[in-house]
Amino acid sequence: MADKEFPEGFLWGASTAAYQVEGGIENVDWAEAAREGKVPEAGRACDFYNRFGSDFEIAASLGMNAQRFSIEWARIEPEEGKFNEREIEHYRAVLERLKASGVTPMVNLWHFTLPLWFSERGGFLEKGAPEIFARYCRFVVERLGGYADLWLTHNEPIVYSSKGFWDGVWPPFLRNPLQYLRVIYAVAAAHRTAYTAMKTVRPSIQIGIAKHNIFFESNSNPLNRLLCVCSDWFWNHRFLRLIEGYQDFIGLNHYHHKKYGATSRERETAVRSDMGWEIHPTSLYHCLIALKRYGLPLYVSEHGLADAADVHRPEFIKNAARAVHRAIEEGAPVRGYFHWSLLDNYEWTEGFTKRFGLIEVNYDTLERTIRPSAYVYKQIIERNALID
Ligand code: IFM
Repeated sequence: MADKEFPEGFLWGASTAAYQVEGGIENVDWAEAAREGKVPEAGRACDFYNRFGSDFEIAASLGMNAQRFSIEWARIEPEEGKFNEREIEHYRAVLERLKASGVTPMVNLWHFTLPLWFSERGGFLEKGAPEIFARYCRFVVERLGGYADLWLTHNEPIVYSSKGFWDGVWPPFLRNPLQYLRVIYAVAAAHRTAYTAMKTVRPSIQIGIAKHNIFFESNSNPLNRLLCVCSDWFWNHRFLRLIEGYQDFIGLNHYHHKKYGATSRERETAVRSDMGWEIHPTSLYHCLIALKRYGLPLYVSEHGLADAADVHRPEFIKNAARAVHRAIEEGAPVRGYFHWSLLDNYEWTEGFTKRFGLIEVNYDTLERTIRPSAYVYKQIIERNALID
Protein backbone atom coordinates (compact mmCIF):
# COMPACT_ATOMS: atom_id res chain seq x y z
CA MET A 1 0.00 0.00 0.00
CA ALA A 2 1.60 3.26 -1.13
CA ASP A 3 1.97 6.12 1.27
CA LYS A 4 -1.53 7.61 1.39
CA GLU A 5 -3.38 4.98 -0.58
CA PHE A 6 -5.92 2.41 0.53
CA PRO A 7 -5.70 -1.23 -0.58
CA GLU A 8 -7.05 -2.02 -4.02
CA GLY A 9 -10.70 -3.06 -3.86
CA PHE A 10 -11.30 -1.21 -0.60
CA LEU A 11 -15.05 -0.74 -0.11
CA TRP A 12 -16.35 2.80 0.26
CA GLY A 13 -20.03 3.20 0.91
CA ALA A 14 -22.80 4.32 3.19
CA SER A 15 -25.35 2.61 5.45
CA THR A 16 -29.08 2.76 5.87
CA ALA A 17 -31.62 0.76 7.88
CA ALA A 18 -35.06 -0.20 6.62
CA TYR A 19 -37.28 1.31 9.31
CA GLN A 20 -35.30 4.54 9.30
CA VAL A 21 -35.66 5.23 5.58
CA GLU A 22 -38.15 2.99 3.76
CA GLY A 23 -41.48 4.27 5.01
CA GLY A 24 -44.78 2.37 5.24
CA ILE A 25 -43.71 -0.19 7.86
CA GLU A 26 -46.60 -0.56 10.29
CA ASN A 27 -46.42 -4.13 11.60
CA VAL A 28 -43.44 -3.73 13.95
CA ASP A 29 -43.00 -2.93 17.64
CA TRP A 30 -41.76 0.61 16.90
CA ALA A 31 -44.83 1.45 14.80
CA GLU A 32 -47.05 0.12 17.58
CA ALA A 33 -45.16 2.24 20.12
CA ALA A 34 -45.64 5.26 17.84
CA ARG A 35 -49.40 4.58 17.67
CA GLU A 36 -49.36 4.55 21.48
CA GLY A 37 -47.56 7.92 21.50
CA LYS A 38 -44.40 6.52 23.10
CA VAL A 39 -41.99 7.29 20.24
CA PRO A 40 -42.19 9.50 17.13
CA GLU A 41 -43.86 8.13 14.01
CA ALA A 42 -41.70 7.03 11.09
CA GLY A 43 -44.56 7.31 8.58
CA ARG A 44 -43.29 7.47 5.02
CA ALA A 45 -39.77 8.33 6.26
CA CYS A 46 -37.63 9.01 3.15
CA ASP A 47 -39.77 6.78 0.92
CA PHE A 48 -36.60 4.81 0.19
CA TYR A 49 -38.80 1.76 -0.46
CA ASN A 50 -39.84 3.43 -3.73
CA ARG A 51 -36.83 5.65 -4.32
CA PHE A 52 -33.92 3.30 -3.67
CA GLY A 53 -32.99 3.34 -7.37
CA SER A 54 -32.48 7.09 -7.60
CA ASP A 55 -30.82 7.17 -4.17
CA PHE A 56 -28.33 4.53 -5.30
CA GLU A 57 -27.71 6.59 -8.42
CA ILE A 58 -26.73 9.54 -6.26
CA ALA A 59 -24.46 7.25 -4.24
CA ALA A 60 -22.86 5.99 -7.45
CA SER A 61 -22.36 9.57 -8.64
CA LEU A 62 -20.34 10.06 -5.46
CA GLY A 63 -18.16 7.12 -6.44
CA MET A 64 -19.37 4.69 -3.77
CA ASN A 65 -18.66 1.07 -4.63
CA ALA A 66 -20.58 -0.47 -1.70
CA GLN A 67 -23.87 -0.03 0.14
CA ARG A 68 -25.09 -1.43 3.42
CA PHE A 69 -28.86 -1.68 3.84
CA SER A 70 -31.25 -3.76 5.91
CA ILE A 71 -34.13 -6.05 5.15
CA GLU A 72 -37.25 -5.51 7.25
CA TRP A 73 -38.06 -8.82 8.92
CA ALA A 74 -41.75 -7.90 9.29
CA ARG A 75 -42.08 -7.37 5.55
CA ILE A 76 -40.68 -10.83 4.81
CA GLU A 77 -42.50 -12.66 7.62
CA PRO A 78 -45.61 -10.58 8.43
CA GLU A 79 -47.19 -13.52 10.27
CA GLU A 80 -45.31 -16.23 12.04
CA GLY A 81 -44.05 -18.80 9.54
CA LYS A 82 -45.76 -17.10 6.57
CA PHE A 83 -43.29 -15.61 4.17
CA ASN A 84 -44.11 -12.91 1.67
CA GLU A 85 -42.52 -13.66 -1.70
CA ARG A 86 -43.58 -10.26 -3.06
CA GLU A 87 -41.34 -8.53 -0.52
CA ILE A 88 -38.52 -10.92 -1.38
CA GLU A 89 -38.93 -9.68 -4.95
CA HIS A 90 -38.65 -6.11 -3.70
CA TYR A 91 -35.31 -6.79 -2.03
CA ARG A 92 -34.22 -8.80 -5.05
CA ALA A 93 -34.83 -5.63 -7.10
CA VAL A 94 -32.73 -3.65 -4.61
CA LEU A 95 -29.88 -6.15 -4.94
CA GLU A 96 -30.22 -6.34 -8.74
CA ARG A 97 -29.92 -2.59 -8.89
CA LEU A 98 -26.68 -2.64 -6.92
CA LYS A 99 -25.34 -5.52 -8.97
CA ALA A 100 -26.09 -3.72 -12.24
CA SER A 101 -23.84 -0.84 -11.19
CA GLY A 102 -21.11 -3.08 -9.77
CA VAL A 103 -21.79 -2.02 -6.17
CA THR A 104 -21.00 -4.49 -3.38
CA PRO A 105 -23.91 -4.97 -0.97
CA MET A 106 -23.68 -5.61 2.75
CA VAL A 107 -27.08 -6.91 3.84
CA ASN A 108 -28.30 -6.60 7.39
CA LEU A 109 -31.12 -8.91 8.50
CA TRP A 110 -32.25 -7.21 11.69
CA HIS A 111 -31.88 -3.56 12.66
CA PHE A 112 -33.78 -3.01 15.95
CA THR A 113 -37.42 -3.37 14.80
CA LEU A 114 -39.29 -6.60 15.54
CA PRO A 115 -42.34 -8.00 13.74
CA LEU A 116 -45.33 -7.38 16.01
CA TRP A 117 -46.18 -11.08 16.29
CA PHE A 118 -42.64 -11.76 17.55
CA SER A 119 -42.44 -8.85 20.00
CA GLU A 120 -45.89 -9.69 21.39
CA ARG A 121 -44.62 -13.17 22.23
CA GLY A 122 -41.64 -11.75 24.10
CA GLY A 123 -39.16 -11.17 21.28
CA PHE A 124 -35.74 -12.64 21.83
CA LEU A 125 -36.68 -13.62 25.39
CA GLU A 126 -39.23 -16.06 24.00
CA LYS A 127 -38.22 -19.71 24.25
CA GLY A 128 -37.47 -20.84 20.72
CA ALA A 129 -36.50 -17.32 19.57
CA PRO A 130 -33.12 -18.45 18.13
CA GLU A 131 -34.88 -20.96 15.88
CA ILE A 132 -37.52 -18.42 14.85
CA PHE A 133 -34.89 -15.85 13.95
CA ALA A 134 -32.73 -18.45 12.18
CA ARG A 135 -35.72 -19.63 10.12
CA TYR A 136 -36.20 -16.08 8.81
CA CYS A 137 -32.47 -15.62 8.10
CA ARG A 138 -32.27 -18.96 6.36
CA PHE A 139 -35.29 -18.15 4.20
CA VAL A 140 -33.77 -14.87 3.03
CA VAL A 141 -30.44 -16.52 2.24
CA GLU A 142 -32.20 -19.31 0.34
CA ARG A 143 -33.87 -16.70 -1.84
CA LEU A 144 -31.28 -13.94 -2.05
CA GLY A 145 -27.99 -15.48 -0.92
CA GLY A 146 -26.58 -15.43 -4.46
CA TYR A 147 -26.66 -11.64 -4.60
CA ALA A 148 -24.41 -10.78 -1.68
CA ASP A 149 -21.31 -12.15 0.03
CA LEU A 150 -21.48 -9.95 3.13
CA TRP A 151 -24.33 -10.57 5.59
CA LEU A 152 -25.04 -9.18 9.05
CA THR A 153 -27.52 -10.86 11.35
CA HIS A 154 -27.76 -8.12 14.00
CA ASN A 155 -27.13 -4.45 14.43
CA GLU A 156 -25.74 -3.21 17.76
CA PRO A 157 -27.10 -5.87 20.13
CA ILE A 158 -25.86 -4.11 23.28
CA VAL A 159 -27.44 -0.81 22.26
CA TYR A 160 -30.68 -2.68 21.59
CA SER A 161 -30.68 -4.26 25.05
CA SER A 162 -29.55 -1.07 26.83
CA LYS A 163 -32.20 1.16 25.32
CA GLY A 164 -35.04 -1.33 25.54
CA PHE A 165 -34.32 -3.22 28.76
CA TRP A 166 -32.16 -0.89 30.91
CA ASP A 167 -32.98 2.73 30.00
CA GLY A 168 -36.54 1.74 29.08
CA VAL A 169 -36.78 4.28 26.24
CA TRP A 170 -37.17 1.88 23.29
CA PRO A 171 -39.61 -1.01 22.91
CA PRO A 172 -40.32 -2.97 25.06
CA PHE A 173 -39.68 -0.07 27.50
CA LEU A 174 -38.35 -2.16 30.38
CA ARG A 175 -35.96 -1.20 33.15
CA ASN A 176 -34.91 -4.55 34.37
CA PRO A 177 -31.21 -5.43 34.82
CA LEU A 178 -31.92 -9.16 34.74
CA GLN A 179 -33.86 -8.99 31.47
CA TYR A 180 -31.16 -6.69 30.13
CA LEU A 181 -28.53 -9.39 30.62
CA ARG A 182 -30.85 -12.18 29.48
CA VAL A 183 -31.62 -10.48 26.20
CA ILE A 184 -27.92 -10.04 25.41
CA TYR A 185 -27.37 -13.78 25.81
CA ALA A 186 -30.56 -14.54 23.88
CA VAL A 187 -29.55 -12.35 20.95
CA ALA A 188 -26.12 -14.00 20.90
CA ALA A 189 -27.80 -17.43 20.83
CA ALA A 190 -30.04 -16.26 17.98
CA HIS A 191 -26.98 -15.13 16.05
CA ARG A 192 -25.20 -18.47 16.52
CA THR A 193 -28.25 -20.44 15.41
CA ALA A 194 -28.82 -18.15 12.42
CA TYR A 195 -25.15 -18.35 11.46
CA THR A 196 -25.28 -22.13 11.30
CA ALA A 197 -28.56 -22.12 9.35
CA MET A 198 -27.33 -19.57 6.83
CA LYS A 199 -24.03 -21.38 6.30
CA THR A 200 -25.88 -24.65 5.72
CA VAL A 201 -27.77 -23.05 2.86
CA ARG A 202 -24.83 -21.17 1.38
CA PRO A 203 -21.42 -21.94 2.89
CA SER A 204 -19.61 -19.31 0.84
CA ILE A 205 -21.31 -16.24 2.34
CA GLN A 206 -19.51 -14.19 4.98
CA ILE A 207 -21.51 -13.50 8.12
CA GLY A 208 -20.92 -11.02 10.92
CA ILE A 209 -22.72 -8.59 13.18
CA ALA A 210 -22.51 -4.81 13.39
CA LYS A 211 -21.01 -4.18 16.82
CA HIS A 212 -21.29 -0.78 18.49
CA ASN A 213 -17.97 -0.15 20.21
CA ILE A 214 -16.89 2.84 22.29
CA PHE A 215 -13.38 4.19 22.79
CA PHE A 216 -12.99 4.16 26.59
CA GLU A 217 -10.15 6.02 28.29
CA SER A 218 -9.41 7.12 31.84
CA ASN A 219 -7.20 9.47 33.77
CA SER A 220 -4.62 7.94 36.12
CA ASN A 221 -7.04 7.48 39.04
CA PRO A 222 -7.12 3.70 39.82
CA LEU A 223 -10.90 3.64 40.19
CA ASN A 224 -11.34 5.28 36.81
CA ARG A 225 -8.87 2.85 35.30
CA LEU A 226 -10.87 -0.03 36.67
CA LEU A 227 -14.12 1.45 35.33
CA CYS A 228 -12.46 1.84 31.95
CA VAL A 229 -11.25 -1.78 31.83
CA CYS A 230 -14.64 -3.15 32.95
CA SER A 231 -16.61 -0.99 30.50
CA ASP A 232 -14.33 -1.98 27.67
CA TRP A 233 -14.67 -5.66 28.55
CA PHE A 234 -18.43 -5.59 28.92
CA TRP A 235 -19.49 -3.14 26.22
CA ASN A 236 -16.90 -3.81 23.54
CA HIS A 237 -15.86 -7.43 23.89
CA ARG A 238 -18.33 -9.56 25.88
CA PHE A 239 -20.78 -10.02 23.01
CA LEU A 240 -18.04 -10.72 20.47
CA ARG A 241 -16.73 -13.45 22.77
CA LEU A 242 -20.23 -14.94 23.03
CA ILE A 243 -20.33 -15.42 19.26
CA GLU A 244 -16.71 -16.45 18.81
CA GLY A 245 -16.40 -19.07 16.08
CA TYR A 246 -19.65 -17.85 14.55
CA GLN A 247 -18.46 -14.83 12.62
CA ASP A 248 -16.41 -14.41 9.47
CA PHE A 249 -15.83 -10.68 9.89
CA ILE A 250 -16.62 -7.92 12.35
CA GLY A 251 -18.67 -4.86 11.49
CA LEU A 252 -17.72 -1.93 13.69
CA ASN A 253 -20.28 0.81 14.35
CA HIS A 254 -18.49 3.65 16.06
CA TYR A 255 -19.79 6.94 17.48
CA HIS A 256 -18.57 7.49 21.05
CA HIS A 257 -15.56 8.35 23.17
CA LYS A 258 -15.81 8.14 26.94
CA LYS A 259 -13.05 9.29 29.28
CA TYR A 260 -13.52 8.39 32.94
CA GLY A 261 -12.21 11.27 35.02
CA ALA A 262 -12.26 13.80 32.19
CA THR A 263 -11.61 17.31 33.51
CA SER A 264 -14.36 19.89 33.26
CA ARG A 265 -12.17 21.74 30.77
CA GLU A 266 -11.93 18.61 28.61
CA ARG A 267 -15.70 18.21 28.74
CA GLU A 268 -16.41 21.87 27.99
CA THR A 269 -13.99 22.21 25.07
CA ALA A 270 -14.99 18.99 23.31
CA VAL A 271 -16.47 19.57 19.86
CA ARG A 272 -19.94 18.02 19.71
CA SER A 273 -22.41 16.91 17.06
CA ASP A 274 -26.09 17.88 17.02
CA MET A 275 -26.70 14.81 19.23
CA GLY A 276 -24.34 16.31 21.83
CA TRP A 277 -21.91 13.45 21.18
CA GLU A 278 -18.23 14.31 21.34
CA ILE A 279 -16.43 14.29 17.97
CA HIS A 280 -13.09 12.66 18.70
CA PRO A 281 -10.64 12.59 15.79
CA THR A 282 -8.81 9.34 16.60
CA SER A 283 -11.36 7.23 18.48
CA LEU A 284 -12.17 5.22 15.33
CA TYR A 285 -8.51 4.29 14.98
CA HIS A 286 -8.35 3.05 18.60
CA CYS A 287 -11.50 0.94 18.18
CA LEU A 288 -10.15 -0.68 15.01
CA ILE A 289 -6.82 -1.50 16.63
CA ALA A 290 -8.64 -3.05 19.59
CA LEU A 291 -10.43 -5.45 17.21
CA LYS A 292 -7.19 -6.80 15.75
CA ARG A 293 -7.15 -9.43 18.49
CA TYR A 294 -9.99 -11.36 16.80
CA GLY A 295 -7.95 -12.02 13.67
CA LEU A 296 -10.97 -11.38 11.42
CA PRO A 297 -11.53 -8.99 8.51
CA LEU A 298 -12.98 -5.71 9.74
CA TYR A 299 -15.47 -3.33 8.16
CA VAL A 300 -16.50 0.01 9.55
CA SER A 301 -20.19 -0.72 9.14
CA GLU A 302 -21.34 2.64 10.55
CA HIS A 303 -19.60 5.89 11.44
CA GLY A 304 -21.12 9.31 11.17
CA LEU A 305 -22.60 12.27 12.97
CA ALA A 306 -25.70 14.42 13.19
CA ASP A 307 -24.69 17.73 11.66
CA ALA A 308 -27.55 19.59 9.98
CA ALA A 309 -25.34 22.54 9.02
CA ASP A 310 -22.65 20.21 7.62
CA VAL A 311 -19.96 22.20 9.41
CA HIS A 312 -18.15 19.32 11.10
CA ARG A 313 -18.76 16.52 8.59
CA PRO A 314 -16.06 17.43 6.03
CA GLU A 315 -13.25 17.22 8.61
CA PHE A 316 -14.95 14.25 10.28
CA ILE A 317 -14.78 12.32 7.00
CA LYS A 318 -11.13 13.23 6.43
CA ASN A 319 -10.29 12.14 9.98
CA ALA A 320 -12.20 8.90 9.47
CA ALA A 321 -10.09 8.12 6.42
CA ARG A 322 -6.92 8.98 8.34
CA ALA A 323 -7.99 6.72 11.21
CA VAL A 324 -8.74 3.78 8.92
CA HIS A 325 -5.52 4.27 6.95
CA ARG A 326 -3.41 4.38 10.11
CA ALA A 327 -5.12 1.28 11.48
CA ILE A 328 -4.44 -0.60 8.23
CA GLU A 329 -0.80 0.51 8.29
CA GLU A 330 -0.58 -0.93 11.80
CA GLY A 331 -1.95 -4.28 10.73
CA ALA A 332 -5.71 -4.01 11.25
CA PRO A 333 -7.36 -5.90 8.36
CA VAL A 334 -9.91 -3.19 7.49
CA ARG A 335 -11.66 -3.95 4.21
CA GLY A 336 -14.25 -1.19 3.94
CA TYR A 337 -15.86 1.93 5.38
CA PHE A 338 -19.61 2.65 5.37
CA HIS A 339 -20.59 6.15 6.43
CA TRP A 340 -23.76 6.57 8.49
CA SER A 341 -25.80 7.55 6.72
CA LEU A 342 -26.52 7.80 3.02
CA LEU A 343 -29.62 9.89 3.75
CA ASP A 344 -31.06 11.93 6.58
CA ASN A 345 -33.45 9.56 8.32
CA TYR A 346 -35.61 8.63 11.29
CA GLU A 347 -33.33 8.75 14.31
CA TRP A 348 -35.43 6.60 16.68
CA THR A 349 -36.59 8.61 19.74
CA GLU A 350 -35.31 11.79 18.08
CA GLY A 351 -37.67 11.32 15.15
CA PHE A 352 -36.58 13.26 12.06
CA THR A 353 -34.89 16.09 13.97
CA LYS A 354 -31.31 14.84 13.62
CA ARG A 355 -29.53 14.94 10.28
CA PHE A 356 -26.98 12.18 9.70
CA GLY A 357 -27.12 12.14 5.90
CA LEU A 358 -24.49 12.72 3.26
CA ILE A 359 -27.65 13.56 1.37
CA GLU A 360 -30.13 15.99 2.88
CA VAL A 361 -33.81 15.02 2.71
CA ASN A 362 -36.58 17.59 2.61
CA TYR A 363 -39.32 15.73 4.48
CA ASP A 364 -42.11 17.85 2.92
CA THR A 365 -41.15 17.27 -0.70
CA LEU A 366 -38.80 14.28 -0.27
CA GLU A 367 -36.31 16.16 -2.44
CA ARG A 368 -32.70 15.07 -2.05
CA THR A 369 -29.77 17.51 -1.90
CA ILE A 370 -26.17 16.37 -1.78
CA ARG A 371 -24.33 17.97 1.14
CA PRO A 372 -20.91 19.58 0.49
CA SER A 373 -19.23 17.02 2.78
CA ALA A 374 -20.33 14.25 0.41
CA TYR A 375 -17.98 15.73 -2.19
CA VAL A 376 -15.11 15.47 0.28
CA TYR A 377 -15.97 11.80 0.63
CA LYS A 378 -16.14 11.53 -3.15
CA GLN A 379 -12.57 12.86 -3.52
CA ILE A 380 -11.26 10.27 -1.07
CA ILE A 381 -13.15 7.51 -2.83
CA GLU A 382 -12.03 8.53 -6.31
CA ARG A 383 -8.39 8.68 -5.32
CA ASN A 384 -8.73 5.69 -2.99
CA ALA A 385 -6.33 7.70 -0.89
CA LEU A 386 -6.12 10.33 1.82
CA ILE A 387 -6.64 13.76 0.31
CA ASP A 388 -4.48 15.82 2.67
O1 IFM B 1 -29.33 5.76 13.62
C1 IFM B 1 -28.54 4.91 14.36
C2 IFM B 1 -28.53 3.53 13.75
O2 IFM B 1 -29.79 2.99 13.65
C3 IFM B 1 -27.68 2.60 14.58
N1 IFM B 1 -26.39 3.16 14.85
C4 IFM B 1 -26.32 4.50 15.35
C5 IFM B 1 -27.12 5.42 14.44
C6 IFM B 1 -27.05 6.87 14.97
O3 IFM B 1 -27.58 6.95 16.26
